[in-house]
Amino acid sequence: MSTTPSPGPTAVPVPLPAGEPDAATLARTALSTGEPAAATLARTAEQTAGTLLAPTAPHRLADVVPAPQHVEPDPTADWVLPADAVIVSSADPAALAVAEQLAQLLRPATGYPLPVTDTITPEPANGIALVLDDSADLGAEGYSADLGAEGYSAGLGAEGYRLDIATVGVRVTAATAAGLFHGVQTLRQLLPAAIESPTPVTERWALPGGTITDVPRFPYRGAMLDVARHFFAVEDVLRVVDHLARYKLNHLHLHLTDDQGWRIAVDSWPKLTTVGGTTEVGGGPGGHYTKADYQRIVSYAAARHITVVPEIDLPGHTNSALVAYPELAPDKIAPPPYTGTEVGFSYVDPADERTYDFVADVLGEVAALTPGPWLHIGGDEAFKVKGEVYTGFVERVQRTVADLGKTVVGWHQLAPAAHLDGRVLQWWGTNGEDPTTVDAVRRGARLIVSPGNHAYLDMKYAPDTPIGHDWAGLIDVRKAYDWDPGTHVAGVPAEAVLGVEAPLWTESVTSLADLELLLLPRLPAIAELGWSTRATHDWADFRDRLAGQGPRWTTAGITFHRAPEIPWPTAPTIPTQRNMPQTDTATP
Ligand code: TNX
Repeated sequence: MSTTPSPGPTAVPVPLPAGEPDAATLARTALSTGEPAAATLARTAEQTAGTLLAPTAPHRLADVVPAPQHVEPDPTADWVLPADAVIVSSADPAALAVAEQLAQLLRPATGYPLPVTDTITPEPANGIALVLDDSADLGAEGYSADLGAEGYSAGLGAEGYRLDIATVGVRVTAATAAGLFHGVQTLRQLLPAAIESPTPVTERWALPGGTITDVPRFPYRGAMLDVARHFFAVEDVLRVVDHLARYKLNHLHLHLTDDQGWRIAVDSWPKLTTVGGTTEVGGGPGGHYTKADYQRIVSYAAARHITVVPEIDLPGHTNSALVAYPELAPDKIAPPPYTGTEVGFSYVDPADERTYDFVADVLGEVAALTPGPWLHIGGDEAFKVKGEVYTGFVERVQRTVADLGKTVVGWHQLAPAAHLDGRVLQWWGTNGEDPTTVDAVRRGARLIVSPGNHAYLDMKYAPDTPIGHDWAGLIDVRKAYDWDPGTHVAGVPAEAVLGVEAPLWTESVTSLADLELLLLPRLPAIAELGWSTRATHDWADFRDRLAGQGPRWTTAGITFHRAPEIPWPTAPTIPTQRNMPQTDTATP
């Protein structure tokens, strides 16, 4: 970043006018506030000549997952990233942080220096501008779901962006840093797959010309990782965060506690981790996150505009807590540690006040570590806590969450409990029918939809998938894609749907490679349901766009399932410059 005093937001490139800017307009406005300098004109001429001679960009502007809302290709406006490109950002620190992230994404494969600056003096070489523009936030909420299935949002809202690619450079415009970040993910996907290489490759870094205007459909787009059945190291979680960020997901739900292990340090109840954290499914060593570990995950996610949603599963799924603190058990006797995969047998004693001290202490410490608004209290499969005892327990815990200033989330089993302002239910049923949930929505609850038979990433793809479950059915990529979160639960209107989440339970998952095998390529399918306007929903089109992600994952060293229904490219897809060696990193 330049150390020159900030020239203020007006000195960065001014926003492009609506409509289709031609190259001349961009040349005038993209890189300078004054008259176009001779160098700019010369460069424009050179670029135009280059465009006429060189092969066009390998990707279509619409080759993006999740599908962008509005795409206007301009085949005459392809742009090639030059070795001396500069990344210019609005002076806002959050925008500059996105600019630095973009540079870090592009430097390894290109080998280019890609300096980041918030000034445009001396006049920068042609490059990429990230423009934070408050006036771009014209929409009410900026979510396409607000406008109905066919809606088109004029404003970019809290997360939308506009991407202009022209012969003189690239510009991402957004009202927020989150919008810029999502625009950068799109930009990344439009470059040749070799951009994912961790080491420099020779490539023509061409981008397809035109304009994308894009806003998400739903505000909540998430994935859940169960770190309780098997424990995963911080580094593994950060890598999962990276996968979420690629596909514009904005929430990571961490299932932190279960019968098999307690994974988050709680100072006031230390044995939760020193005793309850030492087990996992299958008898492995388990593990837990210190507060510093957890905060590292939270801030890594926040830097990628992802909010962590911590879950403390109550009153069931608590065997690990009972092993550590038998006073919480209904019979006050410590059960043996549990390393199997059954559910529904354990619970904290709802009749003992000590249990509510425990709940308040744990939730208080977790809330204090968590900047996001949500606290997930589980509530599923507490088969031995029935009727009014169950609803009474849930209502008390809901109030505890509210008193901590957080918004309560729970599995849809919470539905019969009294409504509390803002509460969110996570629906994980398998048949799209649930009158109790519909009634809770009528009383004011909002819904995150995670249908077990479409969104559960721990289900096998096919009978021969080496890991995973099948209790909710097999979920191939088409099954993961072919449903509509806005209409899925009968009787729940789209307005009550906050968004979508793909849970990954880990009874059978023991390594990062296992995680990735189940996540990819289904995570992008769920991400598209959460982000893309329903009007773009089209299996054949999605299948082809998804296929283009394969070479990216291969190049980046990411494991994925080569789902047979996806036409993964088998031949080199990336034209390289004449006289340049063909890179093999770009081919799957
Ligand atoms: C059901 S979904 C569970 C989890 C299991 C999962 C396995 C839900 C709220 N509870 O305890 O891990 O099935 O697919």
